[in-house]
Amino acid sequence: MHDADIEFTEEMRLLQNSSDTTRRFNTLIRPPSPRLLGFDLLRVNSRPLVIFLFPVSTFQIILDYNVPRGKLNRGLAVIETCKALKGDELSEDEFFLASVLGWCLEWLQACLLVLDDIMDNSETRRGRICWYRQPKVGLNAINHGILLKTHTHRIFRRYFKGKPYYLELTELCDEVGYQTSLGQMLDLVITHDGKNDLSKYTMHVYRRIVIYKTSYYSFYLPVACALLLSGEELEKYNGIKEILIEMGVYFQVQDDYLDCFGDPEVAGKIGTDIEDHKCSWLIVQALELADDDEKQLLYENYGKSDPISVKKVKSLYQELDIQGIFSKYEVESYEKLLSAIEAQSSSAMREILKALLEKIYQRKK
Ligand code: DMA
Ligand code: MG
Ligand code: MG
Ligand code: MG
Repeated sequence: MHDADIEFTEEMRLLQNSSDTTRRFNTLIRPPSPRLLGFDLLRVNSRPLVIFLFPVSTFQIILDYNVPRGKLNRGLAVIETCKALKGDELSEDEFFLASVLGWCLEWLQACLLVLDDIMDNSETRRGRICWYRQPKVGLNAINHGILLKTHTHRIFRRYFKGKPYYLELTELCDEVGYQTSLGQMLDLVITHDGKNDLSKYTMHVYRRIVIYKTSYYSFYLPVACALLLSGEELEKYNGIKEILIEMGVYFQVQDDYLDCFGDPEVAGKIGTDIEDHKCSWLIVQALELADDDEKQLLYENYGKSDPISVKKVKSLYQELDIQGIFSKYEVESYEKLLSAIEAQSSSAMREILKALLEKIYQRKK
């Protein structure tokens, strides 16, 4: 079952998580191996040893730096959803396949974060300097991001080819990958527009960005993957998609809040949304509440990287009690989501949606 070319990375073992599923997810299977890449290069090119040793060791470093130390929300959601659908513990084989799929989503996440940090000019990620800021990496990180993503296709072929759900699973992942990239593009295009005219930052625009850049891949994708893996038809579960999308919006609102008011030590990243002139939930709220003078202050200081301008924006957020508005939003979103979940007919889906919601409610990282 556990192929010789699938290894654990040491960092995966070291992840400190207490839940049994997390422990098993971390240790039963580690990201399917870069050695695969080496063997394939060897086979395809029939070139000498040195050809495949180089990418192997480099790829291992890329993996070790970028895949671990996250919350594993997406990977674990695949396993938890499979479990809930089965209504019982998974067999060793089922757990293994769910882990392979779960790790693929973690690799996809690693790809998205590596590229996102370049686009956002970020400094830290998961408590470390961003990968592209490593002196020997720089914009090579773009290709590393692509490698992380394209390798998941290889893993899919290796473990799922021939399964009845193979085609639908690959199409689903391709489509969601596409939606996420569209969302990232929208994020940047709107940022560009907003620099000329802050009033473009409305709640309607905000929702469009975050549904595409965050909701589909963070919430819909893991559950939909698990449904396919469990032999279910996605059409039967149309009702849950909307809930997962809304959960994703709530998750991104939290992310935006933590960008400004979170503890970088806990979140593992230093916020850049004000400096980057992002269409963040906080600026949308502030624009709705600000009077003309306050709007003027935002026009003059939003999107500037000097600390005094950033401080002025943060102080205005505080004066407008954006923190209080966020706290209310959290409770209201939680209650709305919960009642939508309770209305679901499938008890497995109620269970998994509730577990996903509880995991993110009032999160600090
Ligand atoms: C995250 O948006 C979206 C993707 C697809 C990674 P973001 O830039 O706010 O995320 P973060 O705060 O983690 O950089
Ligand atoms: Mg970012
Ligand atoms: Mg971003
Ligand atoms: Mg953010």
